[in-house]
Amino acid sequence: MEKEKLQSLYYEMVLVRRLEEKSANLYQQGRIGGFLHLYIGQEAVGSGVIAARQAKDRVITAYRDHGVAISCGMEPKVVFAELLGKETGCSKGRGGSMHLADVKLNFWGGHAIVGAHLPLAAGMALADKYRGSDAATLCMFGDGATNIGYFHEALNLSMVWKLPVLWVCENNQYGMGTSVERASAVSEIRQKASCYGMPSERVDGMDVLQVYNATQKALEHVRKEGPFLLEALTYRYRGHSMGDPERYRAIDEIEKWRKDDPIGIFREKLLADLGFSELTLDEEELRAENVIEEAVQFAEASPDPASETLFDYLYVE
Ligand SMILES: Cc1ncc(C[n+]2csc(CCOP(=O)(O)OP(=O)(O)O)c2C)c(N)n1
Ligand SMILES: [Mg+2]
Repeated sequence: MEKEKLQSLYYEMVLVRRLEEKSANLYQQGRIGGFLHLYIGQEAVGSGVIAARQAKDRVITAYRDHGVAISCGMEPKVVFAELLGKETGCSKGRGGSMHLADVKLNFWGGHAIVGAHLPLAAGMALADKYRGSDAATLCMFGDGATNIGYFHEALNLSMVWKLPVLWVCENNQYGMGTSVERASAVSEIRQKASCYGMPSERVDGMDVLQVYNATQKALEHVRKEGPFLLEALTYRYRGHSMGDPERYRAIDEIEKWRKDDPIGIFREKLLADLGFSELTLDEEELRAENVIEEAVQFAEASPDPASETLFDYLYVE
C-alpha cells in the first residue's frame, strides 16, 4: 500500500475512534435518542475491509455502523446530524444511529434486525450478476448473526448461484451478553462456510493491514468464482450498546484485549517499519479531532426536520 493510503487509513481509524467517543458523550448528555452501538475496538475491521473495495462494490452492515459509514465516505458532520435527528443527516434525521445509509456512496445501511441484511446482500449480488457487472457486495455482520437462519439461507443460496458476495463476520466474541462459546456450536465461525462448500479465512481483526490484504485476496476470488467468508477476530472495548451493565466479561479479559488496540498496533507498525514520524501521525490525530469538533458544531446548528414533514417518506399514505 502506498504511503499516502497508509496515512489516510490511520487518519480514518482515529477519526472513527473520536467520532465514537464524542457520540458516547452526546448520548450521556441525552442529546442522542434511541440505541447507540459503538465501534470502539473494531476499527481495523471496517477500515481494512472497505480500503480494499472499489467504488462499484456495494457495502451493507448491521447496526454497529458508524465506522463502516465513515470508511465508505460519509462525512462525520452528516453522521452526527443523523445521530442528533437533524434534517441534514443522511436519512434526514429519521433513521438515527442504526440506520446510516447513502446509496450514492454505495453504502446500503445500517440494519437493526440481526441477520436480516444477509438475504438483502445476496439479492444485491444477484442483481449485479444478472446485469453482467463485475461489482461485488461486501456484507458485514456479527458472530451472533451466524446463529440465525438468515445467515444459513443466504450463504447457501449465494453458493448455489455463485453470487459475487464477500461475507465478513466481525467476530467480537459476544452477541450482547452471550459469548460465542455459549451460543454457537463451533467457536471458529469460518467453519460454518464449509457446510456450503464455501472457501473461508480467519484473520486478526486488530491488524488493519492483515484485514486489508485478506480482503483483497478474498475479493479476487469473489469476482472470479463466487462467495467467500472472511472471519475477523476482534473485540469491542465498550458495552454492547450504551447502558450495558457489562456483567458478563472479566476486567482482565478486557484489559488483555486493550493491549491489542488496533490503532496502537497500526501506529507502532507505521513508526517502526513503514518510515512514518511521530509528528506526522500526531498531526493526523489533531486533524481528526478538529474535524469531529466542527462536525458536532454543524450538527448542533442544523435545523430539526419541520413538523409538517413528519409523514414524508412513508410507503403508505
Ligand atoms: C432477530 C433479532 N433478534 C434479536 C435482536 C436483539 N439483538 C440486538 S443485537 C444482538 C446481538 C447480536 O450480536 P452480533 O451479531 O455478534 O453483533 P455485535 O453486537 O456483537 O456487533 C441481539 C440479540 C435483534 N436485533 N434482532
Ligand atoms: Mg458480536
